[in-house]
Amino acid sequence: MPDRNKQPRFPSSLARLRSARHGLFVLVAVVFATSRTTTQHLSAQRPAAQPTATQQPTESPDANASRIAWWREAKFGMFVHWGVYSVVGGQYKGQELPNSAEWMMARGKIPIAEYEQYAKQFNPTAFDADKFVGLAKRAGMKYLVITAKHHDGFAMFDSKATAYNVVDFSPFGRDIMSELAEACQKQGIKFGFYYSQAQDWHHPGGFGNGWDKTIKRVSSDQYVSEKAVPEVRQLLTEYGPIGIFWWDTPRAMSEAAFNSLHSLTKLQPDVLTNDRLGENFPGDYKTFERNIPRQAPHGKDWEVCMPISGSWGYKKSDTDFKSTRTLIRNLADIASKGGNYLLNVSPTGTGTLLPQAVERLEQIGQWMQTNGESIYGTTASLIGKPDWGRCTAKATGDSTALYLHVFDWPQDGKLVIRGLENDVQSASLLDGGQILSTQTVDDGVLVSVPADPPDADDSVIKLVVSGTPEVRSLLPTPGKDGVLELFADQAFIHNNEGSRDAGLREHDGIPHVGYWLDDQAWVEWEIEIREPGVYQVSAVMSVQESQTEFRVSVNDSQLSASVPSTGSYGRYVRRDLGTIRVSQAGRKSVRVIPAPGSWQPMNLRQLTLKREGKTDAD
Ligand code: FHN
Repeated sequence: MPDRNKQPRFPSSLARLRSARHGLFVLVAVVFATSRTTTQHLSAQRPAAQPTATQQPTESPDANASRIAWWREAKFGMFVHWGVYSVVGGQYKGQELPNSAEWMMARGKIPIAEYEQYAKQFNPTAFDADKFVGLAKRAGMKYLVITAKHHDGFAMFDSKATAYNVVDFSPFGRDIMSELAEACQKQGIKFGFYYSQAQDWHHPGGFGNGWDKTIKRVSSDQYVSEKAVPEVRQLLTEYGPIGIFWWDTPRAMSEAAFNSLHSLTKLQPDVLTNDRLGENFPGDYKTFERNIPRQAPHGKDWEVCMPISGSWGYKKSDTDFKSTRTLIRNLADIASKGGNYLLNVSPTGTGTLLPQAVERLEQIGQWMQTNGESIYGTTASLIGKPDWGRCTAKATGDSTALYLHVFDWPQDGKLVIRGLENDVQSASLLDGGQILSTQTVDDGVLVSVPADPPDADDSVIKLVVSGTPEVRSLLPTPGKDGVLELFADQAFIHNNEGSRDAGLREHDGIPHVGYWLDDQAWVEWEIEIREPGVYQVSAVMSVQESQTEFRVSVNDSQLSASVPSTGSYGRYVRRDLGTIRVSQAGRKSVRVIPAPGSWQPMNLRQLTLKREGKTDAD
């Protein structure tokens, strides 16, 4: 019998809790306490003691909605990683250090006294806050979040808590945060601070610096009370209205430290925070880093932060700039799932961006000028991930504008929105306004499009439909690329009635089939296969015990999978499971069935089928 206490379990009501800033931890505690009285075995599954927010009145959903309204409208922001490391662009003693440049002090195990010498050279004389913010604005970005202090501990503002700051310690002698705050206000861009609240490699109580043995360590509480708290207070009181306070790397903080930082956000009642102040801290929205989630978290606001190239901070050797096409499509992809895109740029030691970054931002701006309507203020649409691209939506009175972001322009002039059942009021190209004809077809709605796309990266069609979009649920089927992703919340879970427990749970707002203790429980999706062939099967899953065994079948064909532990139930990994031949087209049943005797509980987020022989270019 598997040990029930080892499987994390989250009451489904938790998923519905919005990220009310004040008092959410109180709510969480109540939810868990309630579930504990009815199901005693859950006691060990409560999250380990976490810093809790000070007990303040719970913010009403309306208040939260009005605070976050501008951010939901904005969709697109600039993230800036800038600091002492930019002076040498991630090179130490002429040598390339691995990873992102802002980590150079740690990667090179650079002693504090030596790293301070780079701070002494920090003199970005070409920096012009108005020009910098102007570029963000031209790119269509509505807010800007910059590293006020990163892990290296150097304050990019005139810190009153330490002389280790840009005004007192560097030849530059100007308060960069104050210049940017002013420029943002002037140009109507919301301004936000990134602040590394726990990790600080310069202060002897900060988390992270284990290499400089000359430091006489003090407690992390001392670091928080004499540096982080006064700096955060200063940032929230001396720089005008702050839209976002962006915490990072919550490590090794006491509850008192957490509370003292958390309570400071009251200084600006309208400020939004991300979810990285403490572990399990929800903030106003969730941050994903570098990668776009395949599926949006349920009932939560969220963003993806991502560097425009490889490194967050300026790195000389980093030429890995994402193409404008990728960046525009990322923006559309994220918006189509309801998220925001926080795109990072990396000023150099002189205070300007590399031409590659400037060029991309200008090009995105041009696209936004024509197509911004399909991004700003939009929400996720029910039309998930059609073959041709993505879809964002905007409700307007008794109709809804669906913005069809067409990445793959149909060669035959026919674009089909599968499953769409609403009456169409109008269809037009955002670029140029050409009116397009539409017709209802068996599969959904067909839009007739001209031979050439107006935009090679993302051409947007505005389709106005009556009422709220209704999308008939068609059986999921592999896309043009041969890939079919099956998610936990689309699965039917069998044999979980009564005392049996397998069900839909969430980690990080992403659903999985979890608490799958019973080897008699199994899951199923109904799908349609149009192209027979051999399909590679993989799963995004987590297993805590040494290994688990199960079968995956598509009707009569099946494979046996044996998957080793991923480390913990919270650690999700994509595992290749093998291949399955599907010899005939048609409706199929895909099943995941435990192997009795060799089964260990696993959490299953996603099963993917990919037809062999298909390439991404197909
Ligand atoms: O360690 C940092 C990293 O340098 C960078 O600031 C990113 C941005 O999201 N955050 C941390 C890692 O999660």
